[in-house]
Amino acid sequence: MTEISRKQMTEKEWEELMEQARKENGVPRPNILICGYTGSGKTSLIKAILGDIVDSKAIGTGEPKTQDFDCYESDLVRIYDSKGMENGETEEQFVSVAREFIKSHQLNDPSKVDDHIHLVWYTIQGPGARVTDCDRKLIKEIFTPQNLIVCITKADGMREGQKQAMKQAVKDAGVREERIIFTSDEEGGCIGNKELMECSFKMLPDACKDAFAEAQKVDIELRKKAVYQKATKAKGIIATAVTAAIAIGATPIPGSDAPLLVASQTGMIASLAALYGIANEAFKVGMIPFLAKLAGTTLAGSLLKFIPGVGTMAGGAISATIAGTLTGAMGLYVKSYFEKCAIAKIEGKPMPEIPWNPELFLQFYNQYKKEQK
Ligand SMILES: Nc1nc2c(ncn2[C@@H]2O[C@H](COP(=O)(O)OP(=O)(O)OP(=O)(O)O)[C@@H](O)[C@H]2O)c(=O)[nH]1
Ligand SMILES: [Mg+2]
Repeated sequence: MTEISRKQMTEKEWEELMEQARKENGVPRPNILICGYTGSGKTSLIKAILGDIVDSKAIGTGEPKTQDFDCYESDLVRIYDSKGMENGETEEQFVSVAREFIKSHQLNDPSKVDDHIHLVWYTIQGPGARVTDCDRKLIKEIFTPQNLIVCITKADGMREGQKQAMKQAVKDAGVREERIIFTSDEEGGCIGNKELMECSFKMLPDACKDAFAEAQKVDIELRKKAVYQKATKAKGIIATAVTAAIAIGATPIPGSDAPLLVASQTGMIASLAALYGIANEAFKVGMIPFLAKLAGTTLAGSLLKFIPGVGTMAGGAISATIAGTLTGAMGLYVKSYFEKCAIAKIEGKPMPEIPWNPELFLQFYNQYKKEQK
């Protein structure tokens, strides 16, 4: 029997493959601008929402802190934190800086689509502040209503009557009620921050929604939902690899299908890892030993033994259908593992292990066959 053995790839080869897969399958990041007066709590809000990517040194104590535009970014989101309007700066100057920034990020150049600002969080300090003419000007003239949310910050220090008055003033400035949200820098504690996540999620373009949901730390359920919603894209990745495998299996040249089949499966695994945001380190720890075990067995030899009624054709080649179903089953196996990894990460649990379990493989094999009917 011809053995379809999996050449063991080096960590470096995997990293290169994953890098490429991230480019092709990684989710587009949303760009969010946060703008408002100095000291209104912009940087604190970002920290409450994104957690560790903001250094606590970036939060002001008594003097304006953020200079120009700081950019906080991860694989999933990019947030521009603007410096607030300071004493000595005229409102015109402040408005004009904001206008220039928006203009330079709303270029009609499709190749710069990555730089567009998808959403603006405009902050107005809750306790003790007023809605100023400058706030109104920015809200009405600079930012478009479709992508603006007004955050009334430091809500922890506001009385109920004060909240209502402030909300009314922002409504009078032309902002829809559901886009006015009371926020606070209390980590995990403020209901408003969760509302801000939900409202932002709704307003972002579809392509960026998943990345945003995953990036934020406030709404765990939203993050989990984003992981489960990746199943559709995962199916597409698996289907592409299956099509390739069927094409390879359809021209059986004994022995020589093996490297091709393995290459298409390797690409599929890297694409799924990119889709589920599996970092290189996690991949090395969990996946490489699994793949090594798989190489230690052999695809045609050992896997097929577990599948009743399936054998190899003359010369050891496997049929197109079997090549396809094996690839589909492997895709489901790996996808289910990556999904578990992504959920464990959200729940702050250690990464699960991926055992090489032939019975489990058989389950996925049957599941895949059933899904194809
Ligand atoms: N009570 C309370 N204080 C807050 C809250 N958010 C921020 N602060 C405080 O307000 C001050 C200013 O916060 P920053 O986050 O630096 O404000 P900023 O808008 O980024 O200021 P600039 O960078 O100067 O424009 C700090 O002392 C924060 O601790 C909040 O939700 N509640
Ligand atoms: Mg700041």
